[in-house]
Amino acid sequence: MSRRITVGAGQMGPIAREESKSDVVDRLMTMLHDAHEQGVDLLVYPELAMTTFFPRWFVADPAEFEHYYHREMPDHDTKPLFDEARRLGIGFALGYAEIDTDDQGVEHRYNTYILVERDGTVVSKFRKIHIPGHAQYEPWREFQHAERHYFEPGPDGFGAWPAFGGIVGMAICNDRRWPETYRVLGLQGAELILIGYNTPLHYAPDPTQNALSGFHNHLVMQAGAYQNGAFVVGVAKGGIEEGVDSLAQSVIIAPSGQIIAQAVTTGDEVISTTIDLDFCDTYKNTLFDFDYYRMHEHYGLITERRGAVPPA
Ligand code: ING
Repeated sequence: MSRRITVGAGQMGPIAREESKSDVVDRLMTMLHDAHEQGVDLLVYPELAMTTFFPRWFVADPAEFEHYYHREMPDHDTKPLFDEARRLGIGFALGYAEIDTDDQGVEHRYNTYILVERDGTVVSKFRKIHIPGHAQYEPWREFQHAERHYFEPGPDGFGAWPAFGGIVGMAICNDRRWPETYRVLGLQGAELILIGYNTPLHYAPDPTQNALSGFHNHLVMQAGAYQNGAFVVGVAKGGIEEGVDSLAQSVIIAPSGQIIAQAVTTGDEVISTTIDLDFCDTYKNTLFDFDYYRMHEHYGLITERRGAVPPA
């Protein structure tokens, strides 16, 4: 039995500072229709897909950037996208800036991903854990990366949920650089990990890394996929956005660590491929049989071994 689904990476080119959310939704809708023509079941949009990457500017009062956030999802701006995706039977992941009001009436600002199934039901939300950059204005920088001023870390950790015939996890941008992201999801059985990113090619704290930004981007996602026997979809917002050149090179990666689809532009581009989620077991039941190889008979705690039978 196979569990085949067609996954798409909806890479975006630059979003201008003044571009309206409805103009952005038009672009997302165009990519949704392109994905439909490609037979896509799940389309992954980037981190902060609704707006320009506004943490590149520091404004003391985040309320000045209120218009970049969403208090509901879907809301007036995004409901047309949700409705059309449901009509077409396409699930999607959408990155956006969220304001959430907790039970005590306190507002929290998160860098958020929402996962929506093909019938329009919301599977879950993920709020970015590893918040990079800085919390104060840093005048020495060519441009700011003040995510720690605009976003709190997500309070719920990494989660994997039953969806699209498998177990799906999410991570956002800097999360992908930390091995625990993939292992925490892998220990929950994640078979497909969705990751959006906005990554400037210039890394101000150490520009010697600039030339390796593309290598490091694929390195961490390929390693995470392989070491946890999962597919990874990495989706960029790339190109020169408000003067900042950002990495594109969106990819779809197999549990073997191989890149099986890659974007070739720095603009809006939908790449897709059909994957079989059963292929994850090729690694999860052998080399990365966590229950067996992260324990030893010596401790008398081994109960079963998933990959004990010789290959067919
Ligand atoms: N962006 C970056 C990322 O981790 C960064 C932060 C920028 C790291 C440049 C290295 C170089 O890809 C986000 N949004 O996390």
